[in-house]
Amino acid sequence: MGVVNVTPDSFSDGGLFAGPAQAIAQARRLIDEGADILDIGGESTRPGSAPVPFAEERRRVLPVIENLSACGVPVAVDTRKPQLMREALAAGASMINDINALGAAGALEAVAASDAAVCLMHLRGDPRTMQDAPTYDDVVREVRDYLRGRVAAAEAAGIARGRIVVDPGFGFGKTLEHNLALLRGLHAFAGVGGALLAGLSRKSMLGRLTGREVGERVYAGVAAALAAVKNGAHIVRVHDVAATRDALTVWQAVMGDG
Ligand code: HH2
Repeated sequence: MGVVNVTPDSFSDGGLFAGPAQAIAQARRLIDEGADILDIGGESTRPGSAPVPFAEERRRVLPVIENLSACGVPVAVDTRKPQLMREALAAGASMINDINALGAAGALEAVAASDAAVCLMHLRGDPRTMQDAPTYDDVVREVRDYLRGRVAAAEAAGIARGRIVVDPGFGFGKTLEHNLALLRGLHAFAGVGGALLAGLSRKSMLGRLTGREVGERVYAGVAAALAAVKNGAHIVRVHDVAATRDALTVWQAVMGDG
């Protein structure tokens, strides 16, 4: 899954693709580099970020999604807002990626009314405060229980399990130790949803481990993506598609699906 943030302030690529033309060009570049899915976002949810009003988020992402609707790969919209979910699906998106796991009023219904896929992610707290000393007794168990609950809610709303992807939410209300425990324990999430997604690309945990700034975390991100795939991830959400694709090609040639 290749990430395009149509935002001025994303931690990873903020401002680079803030206009529709740049975002569309970047999305097409990621397809050329081997992305199987695109993730288009119009709201940064980096630690400390403030919510973006609906009209502004809509203005950022809808023209990009419309343009990409016939691009040949599925397009996901990264949003927490039910109204934008509906409009993005009508504009051609075929997946909803929600860091809030369809927790907003009307979000379950918005997805249930479509045949789109959905990614349910775990987030402790909200982006503004989530990194204020998060604590868990057993992070793998607690995150898994939360995701099981959200999958049950989605199924009860009429969203079949085969449409549901789950994601432990690396960096969302987690310390470095929590993130490493989740990555080591990723196998525990097998079968919670229809598929498992991991998003580690360029994140601060990689900076903590390597001492590298955000623009210099490609190698670290590739290692993290391989670790995630080895431990059961079916989808890796990345900014550096070419590097990740090459690494996965070699990895899978050697390891097969195991
Ligand atoms: N991470 C980010 C945003 N959305 N969605 C899922 N499912 N999983 C993730 O790990 C995830 C996500 C944060 O990364 P990015 O989009 O690059 O940054 P920002 O939130 O600053 O736009």
